[in-house]
Amino acid sequence: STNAAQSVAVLGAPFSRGQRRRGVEHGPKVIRDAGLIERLSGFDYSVHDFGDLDFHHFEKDEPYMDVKSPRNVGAANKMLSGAVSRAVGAGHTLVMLGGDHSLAIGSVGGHAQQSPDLCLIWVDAHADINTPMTSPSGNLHGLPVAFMLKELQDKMPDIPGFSWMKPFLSSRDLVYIGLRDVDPGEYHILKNLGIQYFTMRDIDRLGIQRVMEVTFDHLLARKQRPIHLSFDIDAFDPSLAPATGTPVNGGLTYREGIYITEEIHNTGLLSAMDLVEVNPMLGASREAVEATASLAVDVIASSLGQTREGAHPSIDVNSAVK
Ligand code: HAR
Ligand code: MN
Ligand code: MN
Ligand code: MN
Repeated sequence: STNAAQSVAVLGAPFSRGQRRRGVEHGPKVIRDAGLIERLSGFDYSVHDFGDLDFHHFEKDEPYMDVKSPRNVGAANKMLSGAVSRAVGAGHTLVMLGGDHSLAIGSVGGHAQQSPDLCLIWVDAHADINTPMTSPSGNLHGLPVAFMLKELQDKMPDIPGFSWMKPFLSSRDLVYIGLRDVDPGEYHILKNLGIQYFTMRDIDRLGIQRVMEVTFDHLLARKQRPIHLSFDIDAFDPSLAPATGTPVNGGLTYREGIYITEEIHNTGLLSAMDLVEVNPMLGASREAVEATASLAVDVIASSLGQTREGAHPSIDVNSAVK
């Protein structure tokens, strides 16, 4: 289809300076090599591969407080934000391939420029809501949500590289799924702001079906609006997604992860998504890397409508079933 409402844009963001393990900048390449574009081409809409962004590198980039590489992360996100805003504005459903999770600042931010009423589903082992004061590592991939939230504005100092952006999201418009490694300062923020979150324990107790029902009740009951899905591959159990920088035991099963994305697709409201933190330099073997990348492709395909029950192409059903 050439209908803009039924087109998907894939954008690579080969960037790793939001954390300290090199290799995650190769995420877009291994996810493409695992067959992403071919898989999406089997669907009922047009696929546009926008290629990879070409980030400028700033040699001189002193830490701010403990926060590492602020100017590089800020500038990369400014560029990404513009690209995402243009793609969404042109009517594409945007798929951003990371790169590390600091990229969500630009991805969700660019999406919000076009869709100010969007809501955010963050699937991750981690809450990524540290501020410079609470961060135990100084790695910016642990802070992206804090940049977005209006309620945290007074906790966020003027970090070099970020003067271009303003917080754009309310804490009630965010739901986390998959949490199991939350820092003390982050826990305080989650509780203090009353953010809706589902830890792995919550998934154990409620089941993933109930978790998704409550997620959509929380985000969509008052009104239907665009969804941004930010999917960190480390949400999955490390046995399924070993090639990632900060694996945490006890993660999502394959079926839980795919159920999440199937349900998001079924809302009809997915408008942009991120798939981040695939690091091909961290798998123990080539097989481990390929399994992680292939899982990433499954997550994206499922978010965009691949079903386990099968589907028929929209071409003439009557001639296919005689
Ligand atoms: N919470 C820790 C920190 O702030 C670890 C952050 C995690 N890594 C990620 N993000 N992959 O989800 O440093
Ligand atoms: Mn993350
Ligand atoms: Mn994570
Ligand atoms: Mn569909």
